[in-house]
Amino acid sequence: MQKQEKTVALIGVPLEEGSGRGGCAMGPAAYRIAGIASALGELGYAVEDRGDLRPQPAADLAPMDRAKHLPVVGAFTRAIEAETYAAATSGAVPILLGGDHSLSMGSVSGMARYAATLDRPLYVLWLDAHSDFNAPETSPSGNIHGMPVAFFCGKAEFAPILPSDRPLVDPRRVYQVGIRSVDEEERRLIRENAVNVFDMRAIDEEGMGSILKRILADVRDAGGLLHVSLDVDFLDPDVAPGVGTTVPGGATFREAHLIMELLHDSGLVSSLDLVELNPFLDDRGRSARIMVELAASLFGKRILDRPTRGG
Ligand code: HAR
Ligand code: MN
Ligand code: MN
Ligand code: MN
Repeated sequence: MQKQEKTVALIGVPLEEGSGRGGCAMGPAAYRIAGIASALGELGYAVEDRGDLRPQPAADLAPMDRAKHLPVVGAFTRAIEAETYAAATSGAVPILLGGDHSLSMGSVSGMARYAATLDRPLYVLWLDAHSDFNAPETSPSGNIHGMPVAFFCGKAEFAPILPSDRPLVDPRRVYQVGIRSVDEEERRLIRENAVNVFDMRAIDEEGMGSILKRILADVRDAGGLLHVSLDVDFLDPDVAPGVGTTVPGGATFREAHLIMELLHDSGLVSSLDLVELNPFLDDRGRSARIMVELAASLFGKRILDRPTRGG
């Protein structure tokens, strides 16, 4: 099977400046302590830990009031973009160990560049309580972790962070699941840009399994690559308390596992972000362990073998 040959590349991103509070920079260490490398190694992958990125703040990016810590976040975006692209090009599946969600500005941009070299479209599955589609002008907080989706779709501009000819993601290829906190202006932006949003009501009415199968069918039909971005606050705070922006009414442990198992079976996932873990707020490592367990499910851990079915 393919499993034995496949490499996963762990990329640590100790970034918290996008989140407006301290703690997320400890995320990569927490994932390593929770055993992410051995969990994936036991599934038969070659695990390449590329260590933590630690770029200097970018001197050419002027600070902005409405986008806090832009020189830090922008420097990380550049380093993450390059490292994600390099890992994917080497044949590995990049796994970003966050770090706050602003890191997806780099990881998704890197995967968009990689997908363009293959002449395949990049799709993004955004598992989050939040849409993260603010621009500096619409953000109520100025925290860049509320802006990454708008950034990689080319709808939030800062001073030039990446080259102007970088591949963007078509917002119609972004699928957001678990959404339950959207700002007023942001609501208009996601509608105008035709982002596919499955909020908690959609999940309750249609079921997580059927929603995921529809999304995966779209990606498969288009011959796409699928980048998965998993924010800890996608999960219900009772399941995963180790995050700065808890929102009640989130995904259950079982819904999250189902998604990961369906993603694995699809064979479509090219790359993964694990973001927003704040070990300072966690309950004895519980959230870190759950995120590792979900990653293991995405990479093939299962309870029982199932007969393979087409489609
Ligand atoms: N929408 C709010 C803002 O832009 C809160 C964003 C919080 N984002 C995250 N990531 N925690 O999903 O400020
Ligand atoms: Mn987020
Ligand atoms: Mn969130
Ligand atoms: Mn599992």
